[in-house]
Amino acid sequence: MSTLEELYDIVLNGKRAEVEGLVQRALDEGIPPMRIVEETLRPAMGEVGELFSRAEFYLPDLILAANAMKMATDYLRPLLAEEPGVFRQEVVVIGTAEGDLHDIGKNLVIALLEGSGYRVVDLGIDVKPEKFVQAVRENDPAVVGFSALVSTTMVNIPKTIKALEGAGLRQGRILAVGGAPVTQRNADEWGVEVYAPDAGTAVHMINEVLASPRQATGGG
Ligand code: B1M
Repeated sequence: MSTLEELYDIVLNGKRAEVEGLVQRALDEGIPPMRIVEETLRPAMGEVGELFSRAEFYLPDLILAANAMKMATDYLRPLLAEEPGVFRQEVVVIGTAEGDLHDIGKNLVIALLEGSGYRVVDLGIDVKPEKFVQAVRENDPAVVGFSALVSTTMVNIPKTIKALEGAGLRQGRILAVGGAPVTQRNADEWGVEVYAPDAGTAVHMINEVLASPRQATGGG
């Protein structure tokens, strides 16, 4: 069994004690941190989700696997953020939609944004529209990012966008969304400039949109 296959099994089965050793072994073998995330850790969590949906895993299994996953990504985060990105003026305000407690994917997006030189204001999980409005008012970000993992609460993203519009804080900013249930179609419906299926693409697209001549964005 390869190191990545072992790591997959360990995360799937929530065996925290072995996580850091295996992640370090994968790094020692020269496997890039982002490959460890996208080719091993994320698919392992995908299988956890499927097992949970089929009632072959229960909530405690989900929590154990999530803790193992978090341990692995926390270990990798400094490496992901380490790329000496060009220093940027731009601020990104980001949070998980109201009602949603998932943050592992969002934290990976943040690590890569920081690695690219952005200053990130992380609003955390279960972020109410008013909290986004306040943070945008205080930090004047170029980009506002939303993460959503639960289909029933992702409706709080357009609700938040409306709140930003209502406060006159939407125009001139790039909005970005992602998370397992979110699609390009959602992004189009919500009038969001950047939809990305993974953290690497998110940062790449944000870089590109900011580098292109400013387009008129949004409503109010
Ligand atoms: Co939950 N959960 N969970 N869970 N959980 C899902 C999302 C689910 C799909 C599992 C399933 O049933 N198949 C399902 C949602 C079903 C649905 O809505 N259709 C679900 C459920 C039902 C629940 C609970 C309701 C369970 C319960 O209590 N009965 C509950 C909900 C709580 C709530 O939010 N209100 C719950 C709780 C939990 C835990 C707390 C145990 C834990 C989260 C721990 C944490 O985040 N701190 C958890 C976990 C771990 C999962 C799964 C298994 C894995 C999520 C994950 O971390 N993936 C998940 C199944 C799945 O996703 N397939 C599931 C790895 C991570 C790296 O990927 O988050 O997709 P991801 O992020 C990616 C991209 O999406 C993208 O980049 C990241 C890196 O490449 N991305 C962005 C993310 N945000 C972005 C933002 C961007 C751009 C890209 O721009 C700004």
